[in-house]
Amino acid sequence: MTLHLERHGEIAVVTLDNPPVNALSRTMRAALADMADRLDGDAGIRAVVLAGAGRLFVGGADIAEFDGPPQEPHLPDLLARIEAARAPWIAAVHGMALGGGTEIALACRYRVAAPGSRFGLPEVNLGIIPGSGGTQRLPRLIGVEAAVPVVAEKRMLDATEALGSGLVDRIIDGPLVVGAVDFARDMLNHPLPPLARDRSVTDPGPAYWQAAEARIAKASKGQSAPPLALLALRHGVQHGFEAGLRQERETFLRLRAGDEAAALRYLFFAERAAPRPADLRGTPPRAVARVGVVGGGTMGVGIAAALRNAGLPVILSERDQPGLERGLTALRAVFDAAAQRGLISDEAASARMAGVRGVVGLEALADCDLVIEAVFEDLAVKQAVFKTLASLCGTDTILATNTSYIDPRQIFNGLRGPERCIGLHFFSPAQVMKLMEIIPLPETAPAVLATAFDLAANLGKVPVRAGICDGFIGNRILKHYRAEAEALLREGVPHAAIDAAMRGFGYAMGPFEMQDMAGLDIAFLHREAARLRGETVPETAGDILVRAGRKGQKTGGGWYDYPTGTRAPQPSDEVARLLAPLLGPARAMPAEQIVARLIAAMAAEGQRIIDEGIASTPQDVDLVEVHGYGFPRGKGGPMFLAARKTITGIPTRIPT
Ligand code: T1G
Repeated sequence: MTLHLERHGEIAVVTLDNPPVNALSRTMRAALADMADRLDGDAGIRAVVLAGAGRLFVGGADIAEFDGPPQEPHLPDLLARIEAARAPWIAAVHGMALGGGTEIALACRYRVAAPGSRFGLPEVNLGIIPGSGGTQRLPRLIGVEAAVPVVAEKRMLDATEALGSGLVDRIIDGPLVVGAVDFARDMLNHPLPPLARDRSVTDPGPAYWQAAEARIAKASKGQSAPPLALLALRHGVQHGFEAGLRQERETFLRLRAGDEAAALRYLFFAERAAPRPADLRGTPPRAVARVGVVGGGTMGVGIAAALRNAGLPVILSERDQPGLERGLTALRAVFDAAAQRGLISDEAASARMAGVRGVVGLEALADCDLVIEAVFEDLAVKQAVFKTLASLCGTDTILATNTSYIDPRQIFNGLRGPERCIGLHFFSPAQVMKLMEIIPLPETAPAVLATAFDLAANLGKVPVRAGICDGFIGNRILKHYRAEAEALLREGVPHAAIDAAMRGFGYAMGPFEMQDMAGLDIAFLHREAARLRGETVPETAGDILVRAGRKGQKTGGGWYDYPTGTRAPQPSDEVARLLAPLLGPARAMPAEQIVARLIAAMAAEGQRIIDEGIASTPQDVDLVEVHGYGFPRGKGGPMFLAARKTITGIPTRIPT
């Protein structure tokens, strides 16, 4: 970590050099404060250019510091110091200026930027709001209506937009620092513009604030920071810069110390560690240019879409022409839907489809670098597919199964080149869900495992390595989550109360509503298969419902009734009648107790999974739950909550 100083005549160039993102750590802040004093005392200096070394200007405050108390020099004080400097400071931005990076640029007298650079205040992703003047200086530079989307809605501004809005004074084509020094020299011949803090700001009026509040409340989906960022910005518009700065700082410090921000910081670092397991760091992944997908059903189509979205050409194989046509039609529908939602252009949708070659049979996959199987979840069917593939493909073709619960050792049993076999468990819809469970066999080569992690990163997925057991990590925990929900049911707690409690906790839907959406028959068939194998599997409420034809939304009723055409769950008298003999008398249970019971069950199974070596860390278990099973991000995950003991009722020591 260093701060470089160069003199270009009467212009000083100060370069932040704190890899990997020039985070404004305590030492960087102290060095900048000292530099400001030093340059103020140097009469030969008439302007200061502030630049960043490496690939970007500044990635923000040092998030790692947030788990401890704020340390001096505090960033707001440093920014006020820069504003008050005798010689004006000019921010020279390249790559990205995020959070404190944008805020330090706002505190400068001028801002110049390289083409392609981007500005943002993404603090709300971390459960906080900008804490160093971003909510106050930005609207005074670019106006309230341009600033609110940046401050409270994660909107980024590219260099052109920043220039147009008044955030940037000049775009520098060519060497940035040279151009910034030239700009500084020009600037010295003109009167200085007022500092952002000294500029007036127009209140857009009550209708604007009302619409912004409604929009942001809806988009924030229960996360507390976005509405508070808007409030801080508005307070400063209506009560002045200093009052706004006080509200911003108070809100920032309160959120920073809270559980939600701690959870989001925890996930921020866990998500960045996930693609780079320590034991694979020295193992180069193989190049993957040609990918085959076997199976044009829901999973195969989703996987093919995910590959195309990442720019990889795909050969989609089905066993017959009708199946292939269905698959290609479904895949085209995925891209067309993305275009209709404005996520991609029509041209991009066509280009993605053009990168798919549909074939009948497996012969065309012979030269693939990787083949991902996504056929019917049946061992014999999968074994037959891989037996053929092993006869067609060389042993350097990686063979991957998308199985969600079958033991991959059985699927690949007896194949030549077991070292190139692996499980890649995608989650439906595979082009949307970020989680990828990576399940190596004992024989899987490290390079093949490294390739799987590299593929996940290229697909924008969150990879988690899972050991082999029934359900790997996520489905195994889901089984215990559901079992605990059923236990509560048997204790007389109505399933509607359990669902309501989990929705109140932050899930999009509770465990019973989720079963209705996914279908009760899947778990029922697993239980029946286990019973056929001679295992003792007690009768469950789900069995009773499925046997009565109540498989969920797809049959118009499961745990709830779904009147024709609606997907809104309605209480069902038939369910009450069917389950009365099984369930005890109804009893009330406080929602927080319901939540604690279910989270404790997940955390207990998560701890067993870690103890057995199926998952490597608590972070991995939480990434699975957040990115594969809808665990609310702002809560961090079951292991996070168990460690922090923020939910009453979770045993202090999770039983192993
Ligand atoms: N603080 C500490 N470490 C950071 C960091 C940060 N702000 N940003 C990135 N890292 C680490 C990251 O953990 C990883 O570490 C490495 O850098 C590369 O990250 C005062 C309060 C900048 C777009 O929210 O969005 O300013 O795993 O893999 O894909 O009001 O990092 O290598 O050990 O993501 O090239 C606001 C967060 C902070 C931006 C680069 N800023 N960072 O992406 O690399 S709060 C942010 C990012 C704040 C002010 C408030 C991205 C990136 P390791 P990476 P990348």
